[in-house]
Amino acid sequence: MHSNQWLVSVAAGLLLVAAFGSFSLLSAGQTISSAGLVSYYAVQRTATPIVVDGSLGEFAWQAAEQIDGFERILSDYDRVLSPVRAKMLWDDEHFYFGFACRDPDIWAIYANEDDHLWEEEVVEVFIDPDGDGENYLELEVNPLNTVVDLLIYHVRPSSFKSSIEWDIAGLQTAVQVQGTVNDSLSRDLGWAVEIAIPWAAMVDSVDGGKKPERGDTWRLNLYRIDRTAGRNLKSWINDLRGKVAALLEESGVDEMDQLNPEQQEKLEEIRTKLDPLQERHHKQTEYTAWSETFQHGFHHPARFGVVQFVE
Ligand SMILES: [Ca+2]
Ligand SMILES: [Ca+2]
Ligand SMILES: [Ca+2]
Repeated sequence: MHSNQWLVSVAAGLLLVAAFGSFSLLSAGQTISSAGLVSYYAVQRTATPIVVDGSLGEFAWQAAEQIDGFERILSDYDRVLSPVRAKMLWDDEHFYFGFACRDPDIWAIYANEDDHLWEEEVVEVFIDPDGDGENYLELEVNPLNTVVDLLIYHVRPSSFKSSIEWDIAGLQTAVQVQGTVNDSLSRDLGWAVEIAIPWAAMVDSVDGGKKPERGDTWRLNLYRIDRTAGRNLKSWINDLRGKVAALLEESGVDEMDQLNPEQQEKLEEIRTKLDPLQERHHKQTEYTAWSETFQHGFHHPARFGVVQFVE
């Protein structure tokens, strides 16, 4: 290589390092982090405000790069049967997320804020602005536009500390369904979710949390859960869990092993029905992630993707 050419290529490399900070962009859609290759996305700025109505029809959404490749996590790495596409945008006020989920059977039971939506069908956003793996926020939205939001303080082998009482102040979400929620006899096309998170909501997850500057990189991940065993199975599970809770309440004890022999027998009877249903519910599930976390599951911030805020 001619020395001038070499200088040009070194200069280009330095520019790349300068542009991407501590992350070097290896190929479209991936970058290297301390935890190996993770997903990468350049978040484009929208010049016109986004209307959070569940329709991703705005020009800015259409122009934004599309994420197609969610990978299966936690379960067998079979082909993804219910794919999801996602996009992100930003402006002075908000961080925007758009999801489009293909889904032949859309269902949901939980309809109250901060219900445990992860037991059903959801899309999820986990954001760790400073990328230290602690104090990150978790948001989930289901097809009924129910939300659960949490602040995760830390995840360690011996302790998982989070607050579900914590809420994203000023959060806007909307869902549009192509099909019918909770009608397993009619085949659905899918559901789309539009989310706007105000920058001020990040204040608890990073010291001096604020709007990013152009060129900043943040760590985050996107997930989707699709459960093909459907709503009826989850209703039976909820009923049986209700029976376990009632049994504990009647007996006035806190722990299962404090039950008397007769109560233990009743519990065993419920368990014999409940356990196989729960197993089926889990087995017939697609857990998918934008940045693959493998078998570690959702709370593996070292594997979160890298987003960079661009014009
Ligand atoms: Ca919209
Ligand atoms: Ca579904
Ligand atoms: Ca909450």
